[in-house]
Amino acid sequence: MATLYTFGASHYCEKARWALDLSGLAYEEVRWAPGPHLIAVRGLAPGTSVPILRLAGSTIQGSDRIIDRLEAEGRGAWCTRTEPDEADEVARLERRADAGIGIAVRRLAYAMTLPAKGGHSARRLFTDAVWWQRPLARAMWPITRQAIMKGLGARAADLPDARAGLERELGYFDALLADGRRFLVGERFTRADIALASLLSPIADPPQHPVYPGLPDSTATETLKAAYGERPCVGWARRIYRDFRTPAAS
Ligand SMILES: N[C@@H](CCC(=O)N[C@@H](CS)C(=O)NCC(=O)O)C(=O)O
Repeated sequence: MATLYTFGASHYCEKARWALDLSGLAYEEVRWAPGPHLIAVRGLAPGTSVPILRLAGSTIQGSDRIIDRLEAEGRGAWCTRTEPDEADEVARLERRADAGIGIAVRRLAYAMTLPAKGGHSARRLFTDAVWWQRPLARAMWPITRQAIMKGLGARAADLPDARAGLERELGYFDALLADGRRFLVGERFTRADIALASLLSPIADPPQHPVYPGLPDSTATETLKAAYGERPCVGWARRIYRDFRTPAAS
C-alpha cells in the first residue's frame, strides 16, 4: 500500500491528500510533527518538506509532483482530467497558488502567532503526529519555533509585509473569479482548483476538511477567518470543498 507522509495541519499536504482521495489509490497517511520530521525524513527523500508519497518503491516529494505521478500512472482522479488546450493555464494557476497563496497564508498565520511566546497553539501542529514524535516535538519546540520564524520571515516585524503579501494574492484570485466562473479554468474541475481551495483552507476552514475539525482551536484560523473569510475567493474555496471534497473510499 502507498504511504503519504504529512503534517496533519499542512495545507500543501491537504492538497496531495485531496488528489489521492479522489484518485481512488489505496494509501495510508503517516503524520509527522515539525521538528522530529527532520529525523524521520532522513534517508527517505532528498529535501525535508512534506508531503512525501511512497509508491511502488519510489519516493515522490512535493504536492505538484505527487499529482504529476498520479496522472502519469493513469490514476489521476476521474474529475480532474485536464483538457489539452487548458493544460498551460491549469499549470500556471497551480503554480501561482503554490508559490503565492500557499506561502502567504502560512507566513501570515505564523507571523500572527509564533512571536508571542506561548501564544501559539503548538498543540495543533503535534496532536495527530505519530506517537514517538509528539514528546520530541514538544521538547524541540523552542528551537523549531525560532527556525520557522526565521526561515519563513514570520517575526513580529514581518507582520505588515506578511499581511500585504496575502492581500495581494487574495486580490489576484478575487479578480480572476469576479466573472462568476465555477472553476478556475474552463468548465471542469482541475488540479488548479484543488490547489487553490486547499491552500486557502486555513482561512476557509471548510467543514469537509478531513483534519481541521479534529484539531485544537487555532487563534490564527479565527483571526484569518475574521479578516478574510468573506473574500470572494475564500467563499469560492468553501463551495469547491462542499462540492468536491469527498472522503477517501475505505
Ligand atoms: N511546494 C511544496 C511545499 C511543501 C511545504 O512547504 N511543506 C512544509 C509544510 S507546509 C514543510 O514540510 N516544512 C518543513 C520542511 O521543509 O522541513 C509542496 O507543494 O509540497
